[in-house]
Order: sequence, then C-alpha cells, then structure tokens
Amino acid sequence: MNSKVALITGITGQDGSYLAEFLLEKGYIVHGIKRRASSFNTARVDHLYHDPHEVNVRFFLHHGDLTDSSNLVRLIQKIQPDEIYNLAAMSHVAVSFESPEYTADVDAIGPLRMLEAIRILGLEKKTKFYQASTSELYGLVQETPQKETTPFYPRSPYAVAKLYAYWITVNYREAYGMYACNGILFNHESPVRGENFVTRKITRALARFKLGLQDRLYLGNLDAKRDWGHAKDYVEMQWLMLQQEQPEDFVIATGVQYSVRDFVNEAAQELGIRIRWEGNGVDEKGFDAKGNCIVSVDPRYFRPTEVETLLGDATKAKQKLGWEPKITFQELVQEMVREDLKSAERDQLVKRHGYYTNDYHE
Ligand code: NDP
Ligand code: GDR
Repeated sequence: MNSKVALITGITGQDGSYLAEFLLEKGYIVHGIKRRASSFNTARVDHLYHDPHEVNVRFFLHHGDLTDSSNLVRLIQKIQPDEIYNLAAMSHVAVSFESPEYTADVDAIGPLRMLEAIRILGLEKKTKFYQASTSELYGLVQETPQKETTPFYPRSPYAVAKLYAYWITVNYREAYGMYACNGILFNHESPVRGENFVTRKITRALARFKLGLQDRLYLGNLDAKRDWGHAKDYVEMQWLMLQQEQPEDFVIATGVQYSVRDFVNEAAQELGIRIRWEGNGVDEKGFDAKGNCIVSVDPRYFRPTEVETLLGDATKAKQKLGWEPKITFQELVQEMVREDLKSAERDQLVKRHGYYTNDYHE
C-alpha cells in the first residue's frame, strides 16, 4: 500500500486527536509532535498508539516543540511528509493576555518556523501545509456574518499572533508557490475539549452538580455569542482543504449562534437540572436556591478586550469543498454532557470509597 504521510503538530490536543483518527481511517501514515511534559500528556491519542515493534504500525509520536527550529527541521527531514497540519498553539485566548510573548513565539513564529523548514529542506513542491487559523481574527467584527473577505480586527495577543500566522501562510503560498492554506475555523468543541474552555467547563460542572460533587459554577461574560460546531466535523474539512487543485483559505462555521447563557441552559435541560443565576446584576430575587445549580458571574473571567459576537458564513466551503456540518448544537451539547456525566460517575464512586479525586476547576 502506498500510503500518504501526514505530520500533525498539536496531535495531543482536541483537533489533533480527531484528525489523527480521521487520517488513520483514510489509510495515512500519521506522525505527530508531542511536547515533553513532566507527566503523561497523550491521553487523547493513547487509543491510537501501537507498540513500535509491531508490524504495519502507522502512528508515530516524536518529541518536539514549535519554539525549536532545529528540532522541526530534523523531524520534517526524517518524516518527509506529504501533508503538514499545523494545529499546535497556545490556544487559550484569556491565557494569551498573561503570556503574550510566549503566545507570539508559538502561535506566530511557530508557523513561520514550520514554513521555513519546508523551504530549507526543498520540500515546497512536495509538502502541503495547513494552518489552523481562527474566527478570533475577526474580533471586533466589521461585518456579520463573517466570511473570507471580512476585514480582521484581532482583540487579544492570541488573535494578533494568529493574524501573523495567517498572513505568513498566504505570503509563502504567493512567494514560493507552496501549497499552503488557512482554515478560518469558528469555535468547535467535543467531549475532549480542554476543560478550561467555556463549553467543557459548563458541561463538566453541571454533570458534577447532578451527582452532588459541586454546587456552583463561576463564569465570566454570559452574553458572549459564538458559532459552535463539533470538532469531528471540522477536522474533515482540514483534510479536504489539502485535497484541492489550488490552495485557498476557507471559513468553516455552522452559521448558527448561541450565547454562553444559552449553552448553560441547553446543558441544564439535557441533565434535567435547574439553574440559579447569581451575581453582577443577574440575581433572580425570591428564587429558591435549593436543588438548583448556582451559576455566578466572576469578573476574574472577563477579558481586557472581549470578542462579544462571532457568526460565520461558510458558503465558500459548502460550494467548493462540498462540506456541510453534520452535528447540530443540541447533539454536540448532548454528547459532551453524557461523557462528562460518565466521568462524574467515576469520580463519585472513587470519592465514595474514600479516595482522592481531582476537584480542581478553573
Ligand atoms: P488544544 O489547546 O486542544 O491543543 C493545542 C495543541 O498544541 C496541544 O497538542 C498542545 O500540546 C500543542 N502545543 C501547545 N504549545 C506547543 C508548543 N510550543 N510546541 C508544540 N506543541 C504545542 O487546541 P485545539 O485542538 O482546540 O485547536 C487546534 C488548533 O486550532 C490551535 O492552533 C487553535 O488555536 C486553533 N483553533 C481552534 C479552534 C477551536 O475552537 N478549537 C477554532 C479555531 C482555531 P499539549 O497537549 O502538550 O498542551
Ligand atoms: P474562545 O473560547 O475565547 O472563543 O476561543 P472560550 O471557550 O475560552 O470562550 C468563549 C466565550 O465564553 C466567554 N466566557 C468564558 N470563557 C472561558 N474560557 N471561561 C469562562 O469561565 C467564561 N465565561 C464566559 C469568553 O469570554 C468568550 O467570550 C476558542 C479557542 O479554542 C481558540 O483557540 C479559538 O481560536 C477560538 O475559540 C475560535
């Protein structure tokens, strides 16, 4: 079998794990870059791992880091990938205000290092490059809904770094004729979404409330609106973008928008629990709190500059890639809630037997 070879940076993250599964199903040989950490960080891809001594192994992990050029050059030289999916990033918008310089190093210069590695190795005509761009580029929105031609107005160190990455990808495509493209993806979630993004924070907390493991959830801006899709649908598009005749940039979105408050209500409905809103003018007077999960607004979670509303128009992807999201918002919330309920059940059992559970929630 003459399998295509893919290299995924950020393979241990949400999208990396779904994309690795997807490409392995398509018959690819998949290489991934993981960071060295003091504890295991491969939980999302452990089910794909095979002992390298087995025959016909098609999944490989390598130590590496987007801040280390020589490491990236050496890996790309060894792997000689047909396709590179650059998903690695410091991906948390709020954290980027705390670590702006590191964010720029990984999210802006990281993609430049990848593109330069391809060029240094003379792989411009062989290796296709996908850059994980983001709806955060639109920030303070200039047009609704947002499409490929909508002007950018980034509102965080994360988004500004991703703006550089977007344009350097376009520039290398134009300057060196590389097959390089940007997927401008709107928010996408799943049961393996990082626990400190708002959707997973909500489903995890409400599932734990349902089983008596916590009684309160602190959130920031409840009125922020997002266009939320499912990561599983979105990685298929990342692959499709690299299978075209010509490299182009595409917006990927559902075209439907909900607020953070809507997300809480949907998850609560799925679990059959009631919410009591509290704090920052959202108190409901005379409301009996007993048996209700308290959702409090904590200004700690407000961002210095917020992105209030995002709504995508994926018409171009629908027309040129034949792509449509298959999983609805309601199905997404349902799946996330069910998986978090299973984890909460495990925690409940462990706690009941007197063992320690990790109750940390951000
Ligand atoms: P995650 O935060 O789940 O995953 C990020 C990945 O990048 C992890 O594997 C992480 O490793 C890795 N990483 C972080 N820093 C480095 C570094 N210095 N060197 C090497 N690897 C590093 O993000 P998602 O899967 O949600 O997103 C994937 C990409 O898509 C990101 O670039 C994100 O910015 C972008 N994006 C995401 C959207 C979304 O809604 N999910 C929407 C639009 C764009 P580790 O596991 O060790 O932390
Ligand atoms: P976002 O996702 O910033 O859109 O970036 P996040 O889930 O962090 O926030 C979405 C909105 O919810 C508001 N919010 C809170 N957010 C968090 N994390 N925690 C809270 O307690 C909370 N309360 C309210 C936020 O202010 C925001 O408005 C994600 C990341 O995956 C990026 O990498 C990606 O580029 C974009 O989506 C598209």
